[in-house]
Amino acid sequence: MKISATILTLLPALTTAHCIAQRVRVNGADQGQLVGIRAPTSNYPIQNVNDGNIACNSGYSQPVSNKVIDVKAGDKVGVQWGHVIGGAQFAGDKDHPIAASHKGPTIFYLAKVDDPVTSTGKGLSWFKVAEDGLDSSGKWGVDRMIAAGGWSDFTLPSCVAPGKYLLRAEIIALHSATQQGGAQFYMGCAQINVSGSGSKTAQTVSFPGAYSATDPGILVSIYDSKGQPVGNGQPYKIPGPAKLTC
Ligand SMILES: [Cu+2]
Repeated sequence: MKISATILTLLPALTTAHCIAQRVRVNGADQGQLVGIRAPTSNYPIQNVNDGNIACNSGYSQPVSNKVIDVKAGDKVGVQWGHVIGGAQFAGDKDHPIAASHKGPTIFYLAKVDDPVTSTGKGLSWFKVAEDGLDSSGKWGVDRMIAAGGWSDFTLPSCVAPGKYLLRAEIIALHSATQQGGAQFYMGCAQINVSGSGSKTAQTVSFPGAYSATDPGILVSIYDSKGQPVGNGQPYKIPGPAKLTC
């Protein structure tokens, strides 16, 4: 079927809600736009949990930064999300850092690599280091990210073993997740070098492989009986393995 020209001109309006991970900060120190993090030029989500690019996304803005960011175990690490590369698409962009409709969790994983700059993220063993889902007031990790100007921060567990890692930052937007394939996965990978004296590791998963399309945190209605996106009276179960605890 051919899509009419009229519909095509409407499509940009539909795409305006998406987002891209594009900056890293360590203990509040912003490392700079696209420094030490590879960002796709497209802000479209992945919606197939078995997509071969669900580890670290694809279609990167070139050249990919060759910076590896030094982080100490125990540091506060953050990734900033924005509507497009550069942040807002235009002044007063209401869909920056992401449309408020896009409720869901914010999650971080780590995977050991030989070279964070050249690793594609494929075939790695990932463990979860942080997650922020739905709280008792009906606010989501994404709400807190929006309130923080697009920044999502977490404390890198003090027991993480030193070494080179990819840090996978993820948002799962659940506004259309009542339908299988409706959840929207946004992700970006930062290139980090962890120092410290930890040695702990946690259950690892692969991407793709970590998620199933019918996981209770992926195929889910987030709406209450009044249609408000505050959860449906059940605790929200963040997908993936248990996070690392020290
Ligand atoms: Cu979107």
